[in-house]
Amino acid sequence: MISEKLQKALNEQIGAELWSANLYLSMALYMEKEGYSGFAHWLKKQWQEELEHATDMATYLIKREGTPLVDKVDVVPTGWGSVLEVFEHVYKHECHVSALINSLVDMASADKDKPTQNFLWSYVAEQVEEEATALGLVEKIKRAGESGLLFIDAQLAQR
Ligand code: OFO
Repeated sequence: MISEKLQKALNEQIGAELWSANLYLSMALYMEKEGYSGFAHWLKKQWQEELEHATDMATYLIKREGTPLVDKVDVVPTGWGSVLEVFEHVYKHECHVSALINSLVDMASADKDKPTQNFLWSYVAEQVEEEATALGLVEKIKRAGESGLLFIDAQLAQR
């Protein structure tokens, strides 16, 4: 059975994943309104992934005889100035989530809870990918002019 302390921390992370989902949905809707349907599509995939992370964590807690919670989620930002601003925010947010996951691993390790450490390693690895992907997009967007942005937009529609 998982400790109360880890259970509480994982429940907080479920809340953080749901907040991330809302953030990406908000960004997707903003991009859609700005006429970038490919960027919007990419962000909607992120939204779905974050919902999966939250539900996978909840399922894990149930397997460890814990009780997952769906708590109140704070309001997310709604306006950005440019495509670059949106994706710089994505990158910054992913770095923040990586720090949250890393501290969960430390907590599971201090608890000598091997199954939870093992469960969290896939998130650690995924964060490395997510940070790299977001940073790659930021770099591409920085080099793109308006026609370059439309090209990236068309590419991201294929995700
Ligand atoms: Fe939940 O995956 Fe990155 O944030």
